[in-house]
Amino acid sequence: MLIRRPPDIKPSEITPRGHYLQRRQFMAGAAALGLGTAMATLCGRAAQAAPLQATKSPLSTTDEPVTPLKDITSYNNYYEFGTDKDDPLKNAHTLTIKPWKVKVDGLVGKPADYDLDDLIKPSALEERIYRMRCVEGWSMVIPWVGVPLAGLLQRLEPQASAKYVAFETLVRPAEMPGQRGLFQPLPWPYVEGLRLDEAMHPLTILAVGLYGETLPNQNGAPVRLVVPWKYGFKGIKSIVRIRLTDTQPPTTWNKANAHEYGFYSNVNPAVDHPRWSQATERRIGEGSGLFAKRRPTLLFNGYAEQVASLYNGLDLKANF
Ligand SMILES: Nc1nc2c(c(=O)[nH]1)N[C@H]1C(S)=C(S)[C@@H](COP(=O)(O)O)O[C@H]1N2
Ligand SMILES: [Mo]
Repeated sequence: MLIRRPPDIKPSEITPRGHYLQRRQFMAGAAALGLGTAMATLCGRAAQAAPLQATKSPLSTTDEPVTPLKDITSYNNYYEFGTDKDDPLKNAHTLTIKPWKVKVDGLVGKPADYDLDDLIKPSALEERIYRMRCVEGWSMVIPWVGVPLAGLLQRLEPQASAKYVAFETLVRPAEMPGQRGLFQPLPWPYVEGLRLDEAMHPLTILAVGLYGETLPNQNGAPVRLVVPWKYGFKGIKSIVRIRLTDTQPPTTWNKANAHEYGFYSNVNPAVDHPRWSQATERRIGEGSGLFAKRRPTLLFNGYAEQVASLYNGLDLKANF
């Protein structure tokens, strides 16, 4: 993965959480007046952004300020749209996300090509504020809207032999500039995987929104994975296939560089990336350059109490 300097962020550009709530009311008012598209564009969101109703989850982190919307939507990794942090914002808005099918296959009782609307019920949506940590050394706190993956998998009826869940991103070169041309930074489709017990853990969600609205395309619309105790690259975007398997599925960054990226990818300050330390991180939105303060990275990104038991007896240095 590339490491780049963050864009300079002026304090005046940082949106505190209070403004986020005001903004939601403002957007809701604008939507009621039929001004949705124009206002969404002015506010820096894709034209199709729509408000979502979600109950607040007690599994949210509570003590840390939420990262400004502007940063969450303009500092992205989504190589299908380019490798610079602002490429997804520039390029992803043209992706067609309706209709959206997700193929479910492998070791399940109910394989099918599902419409996304049939897989994720609006009444089940929760807001989950999670700390997120990228392997590159930066972090954010993001108010996701989504559903626990466990409930969805249960409805698909995993067979007794299923041990892993494999995920796949869309391949559509006509709409994804990173998938055409001479330099293609990764093999496509982008793929990821979890052990079934990790996928069923209550913290694991499929997200369809953030900041109370549908996901911006650059964040993985219409549906992406969020696993807060793992490095960000496990959070595969724009999912078109979910497959249950009895063997460990391949993952994109492991295929690209097995020496640097393993299957587990648990956030772990004690296991350095071969080219840099993972002991500290920079919180996006808290200042950059000379003023960047670094905070210690926590084991399992601070979710050890909830997830450490999944890895009892596993050597976390060998299984990085
Ligand atoms: N399909 C796809 N999913 C992806 C990526 C990608 O390049 N393609 N990048 C990953 C990486 S490295 C990170 S850090 C997160 C970033 O998610 P965000 O942009 O919503 O913060 O998305 C992950 N999911
Ligand atoms: Mo990342």
